[in-house]
Amino acid sequence: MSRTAFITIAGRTNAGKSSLLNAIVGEKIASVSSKPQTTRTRITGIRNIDDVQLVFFDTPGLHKPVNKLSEHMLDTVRESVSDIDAVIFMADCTKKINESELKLLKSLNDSKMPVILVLNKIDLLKNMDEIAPVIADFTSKIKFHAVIPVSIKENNGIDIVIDEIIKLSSESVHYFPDDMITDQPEKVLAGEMIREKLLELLQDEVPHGIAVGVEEMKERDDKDILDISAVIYCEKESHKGIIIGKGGSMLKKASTAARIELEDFFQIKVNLKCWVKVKEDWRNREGLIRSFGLSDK
Ligand SMILES: Nc1nc2c(ncn2[C@@H]2O[C@H](COP(=O)(O)OP(=O)(O)OP(=O)(O)O)[C@@H](O)[C@H]2O)c(=O)[nH]1
Ligand SMILES: [Mg+2]
Repeated sequence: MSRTAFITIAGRTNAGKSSLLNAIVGEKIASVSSKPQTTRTRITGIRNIDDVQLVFFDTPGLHKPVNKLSEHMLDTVRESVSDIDAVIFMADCTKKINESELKLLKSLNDSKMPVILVLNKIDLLKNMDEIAPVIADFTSKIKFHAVIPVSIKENNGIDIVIDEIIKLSSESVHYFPDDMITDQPEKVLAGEMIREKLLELLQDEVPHGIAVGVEEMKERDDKDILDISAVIYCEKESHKGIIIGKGGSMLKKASTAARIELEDFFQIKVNLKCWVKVKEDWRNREGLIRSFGLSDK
């Protein structure tokens, strides 16, 4: 009989949740950046090990809501921690527990669901002795099913996380085909790769106000080339200028980096064309949030 486990990865923004999902799945399906609030929706990642299918949900990071988009992102986290087998609560071991982490931990404790504390970024500790007080702090708040210090960057401890999750699987049919690694449509994956490059290259509020819509994605009939055209939406005319850059330099830098990653992912030569458009204050406009696929309400 086959086995399945559904696991949500939740925790503060920038802790390394999407990095963990990518490491487990073995492909880059979720955008990762050094900026907070990189992940905006729930992203499913699937890993099959022998007869066990592990289904992971990566979620937006916990933060103080600043606009309607933030509120949708935090709703996604709340909705993703019910009807599952376990939660991986991911924390950054170099940071003190904050209010939003504490709030989620308490609600998880009330739900009686197994919570695995994954303390990431141990590579940043000068001495491994520094981990003991961090563990003590977390375990004084709620009872965890397991506590696992890891470094996703150095591929340290990920196998222990997987072993722990396998133990929580139960007999069931597999819900996804065995060769499927994510439920994200190809257009969404491509758009996210473009947004990730802009997140890394731009500063302050500009990258956070960006949404990317892939309008066309088509392989040519006569050549092995994938044509992709994408629209980069931003919130202000001044942001548009920054995204394009002097003589188009910024847009060129971002689209070249995105193209290289797209070619690597889809294993085909890519011809990428990007346009920049302004949608004033879209992160506070429900209709636009929905049209960008960032809310289904
Ligand atoms: N030093 C170090 N950095 C890490 C490690 N894991 C992830 N990072 C970095 O931490 C940053 C945030 O990683 P993400 O995976 O985007 O974090 P996240 O929790 O998904 O963030 P949000 O989507 O914003 O909630 C990136 O710059 C990663 O490269 C680690 O083990 N060690
Ligand atoms: Mg993320």
